[in-house]
Amino acid sequence: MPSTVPSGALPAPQRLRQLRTMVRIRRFEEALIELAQAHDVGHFHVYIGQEATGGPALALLEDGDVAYSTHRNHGHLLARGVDPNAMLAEILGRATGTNGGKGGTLHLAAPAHGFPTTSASVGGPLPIAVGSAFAFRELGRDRVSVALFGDGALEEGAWHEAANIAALRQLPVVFLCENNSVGAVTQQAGDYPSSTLAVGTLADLARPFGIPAVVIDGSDSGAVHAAMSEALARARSGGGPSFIEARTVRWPGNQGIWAELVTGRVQVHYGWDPATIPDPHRAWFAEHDPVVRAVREALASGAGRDAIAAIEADATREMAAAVAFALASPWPDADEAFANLYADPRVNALATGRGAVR
Ligand SMILES: Cc1ncc(C[n+]2csc(CCOP(=O)(O)OP(=O)(O)O)c2C)c(N)n1
Ligand SMILES: [Mg+2]
Repeated sequence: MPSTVPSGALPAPQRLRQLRTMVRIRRFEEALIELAQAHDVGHFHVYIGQEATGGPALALLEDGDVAYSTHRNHGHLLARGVDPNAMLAEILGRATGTNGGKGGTLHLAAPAHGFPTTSASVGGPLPIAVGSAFAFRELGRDRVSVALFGDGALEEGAWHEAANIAALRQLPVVFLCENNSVGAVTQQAGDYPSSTLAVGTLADLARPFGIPAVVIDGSDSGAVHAAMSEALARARSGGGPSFIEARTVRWPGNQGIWAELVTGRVQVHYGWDPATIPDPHRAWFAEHDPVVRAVREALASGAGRDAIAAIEADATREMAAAVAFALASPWPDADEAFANLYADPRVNALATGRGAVR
């Protein structure tokens, strides 16, 4: 059994910084779900319920470190300071988006913030993250590459290849597995942690490669902070890769294919006044919601209710402004469709004789 990391005691200013990131992520996605009720946004995935993993973990990265995200990337990018206006515009396909409207929610990338590329191909980013770590090693740079992925990615062959090379070469990469299958609809008590993986503990998959692995509660920002700090220190000191399995409980609005705001918006006062939590989702908010938990932990560290309420008000305002910005943004020019392509389909069409693309 891999070791577990206890929750660290963090001072109030740090707890408030973590909470601010987590509340901003939550408000962003709540606003997105509401927006999708009135506009045709298409399909997207939300990070609700996992904010205490990506927020505190990615806050520890430094300039020049890179991270590779997934179809569930919104929280990751916000945690590293990407502009929510440009993110929401990208999700709506607008010219002002992070990728000029071409990537959409599944491929939000922000190279200046350490996200060189994002892929919704489950498991696909794992070898790419290892490749970046290899480049850092070869170029003599003291940088770390982080592979962010869900439990499902461990079902892919790409994981085994990536883990092998990372271990063989002792590369500076952190494998951060976000196991959100705890409590999934398809899961019965005593079942596997993922719907189709035949292993009891996902972190055990790192053991044959000799990669140090820990299992943590992904809703515990202190534990995330401690585990990620250790993994980053190992990578930066030449100690090679690490594996973290962060377990979270699925948000009730994420049980189907389309996210639904069944719980309503979270309120920070649920943290000090649990009697105000609406009945149907009382258990989730009180026992599993990482934002409400972070509020309680911030209070326990000495932070005041006013400071916490101000974080919520700011985030609510900020994300309402992002919605307005995205909706007012123009669509990309038609000519842009052929810009920044690896292969120009017009040339390709001529070469293959399949007819011209107008
Ligand atoms: C290679 C590949 N196969 C299948 C899919 C379809 N797909 C999209 S999300 C998803 C589930 C992924 O599960 P997990 O990695 O645990 O991420 P989660 O959605 O639970 O955060 C699948 C199978 C895909 N995007 N890529
Ligand atoms: Mg999953």
